[in-house]
Amino acid sequence: MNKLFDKIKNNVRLSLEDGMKLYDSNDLAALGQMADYVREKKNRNYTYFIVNRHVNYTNICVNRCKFCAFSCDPDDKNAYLMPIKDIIVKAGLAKKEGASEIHIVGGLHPDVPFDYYLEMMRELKATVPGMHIQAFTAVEIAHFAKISGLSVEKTLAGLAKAGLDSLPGGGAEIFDAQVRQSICEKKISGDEWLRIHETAHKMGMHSNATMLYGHKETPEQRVEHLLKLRALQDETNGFMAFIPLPFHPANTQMSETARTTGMDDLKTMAVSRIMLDNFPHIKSFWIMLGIKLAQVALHFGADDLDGTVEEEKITHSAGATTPESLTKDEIIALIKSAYRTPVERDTLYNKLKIY
Ligand code: V47
Ligand code: SF4
Repeated sequence: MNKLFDKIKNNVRLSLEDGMKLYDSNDLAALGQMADYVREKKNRNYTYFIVNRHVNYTNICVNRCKFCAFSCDPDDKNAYLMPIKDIIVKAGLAKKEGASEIHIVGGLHPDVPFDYYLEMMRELKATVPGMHIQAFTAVEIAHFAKISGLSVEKTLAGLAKAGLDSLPGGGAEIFDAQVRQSICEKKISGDEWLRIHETAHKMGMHSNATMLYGHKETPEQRVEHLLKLRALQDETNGFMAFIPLPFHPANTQMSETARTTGMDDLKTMAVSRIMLDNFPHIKSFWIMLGIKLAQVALHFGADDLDGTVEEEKITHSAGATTPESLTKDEIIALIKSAYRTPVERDTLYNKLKIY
């Protein structure tokens, strides 16, 4: 571990083997120290958060990934598709509450035309003009390209013209083809996911990246996932943040899977911070990690607690016991009691207010 820390201090990049050594180590305190060193160098004492609102516009999805408790078929009694006017109402409320971002993701609906999504963007921009729209994972973008018959580039360009500002990091899951096939066989491949983000970055659009862990993947496949993201970031520099997402098995087709442990969650946070040396930010998504562990993760490489969220369906369908929202004051208190300086940011990490 000392040798690896020397490498980090001397700005020598860690390899796949190095990443696996980090995962193999049970010296959690040493891992935390290394990740905290990287975090401190990049982000000083700042811990970021955003006032935002999540909107999951439909739970109907043709993919039906095995790990997803949120999605359903069109004839399911819980199936819904939000009319655009309801999304506008939610965005208006969010604005009143001081939100700077609306985060919109949903399932792959079999019948809704591309125009619905364009209209959603246009209406949002017209009614809440200052609000940053972070919407549609690469998986949704690929679906829109398919239903519209447009290239990925033209699909993104159409959405950007209508008002889309940036892409969230969902849908990455695990890039390894075999694991991907076994947990989400209908989903676009890892390479396609990367290509869509590459296209967005080259058009000047920023995005985030995620990794779903704690299902069937090995530590090696996790590190490989991180290295693929690192390689793309070298090329485009378009990623803002990485968010490790611990798998929540309840109500999924993989409900027999054991939940991730606190040790694994903190290790994964630290290894992510250390390996992704070209990512400016690592998010500790409190909705999925739980509030207390998300706070501790601020000492394992994370510099961002994400946001107020307001309404979250994906993790809560899969048994999350966290609340669906935190107030700004609660987030500030969490950050301060972790001995960090809370910074309210916008989506692009411009500092709006330092507390
Ligand atoms: O793509 C689905 C994951 C993602 C489960 O970009 C699950 O800032 C755990 O990507 N257990 C959507 N995870 C959420 C997401 C996200 C969240 C917060 C911030 C950002 C960002 C992105 O949730 C999906 C999938 O990978 N997911 N089901 C589950 N049972
Ligand atoms: Fe659909 Fe996304 Fe759920 Fe997969 S994870 S079933 S693509 S909503």
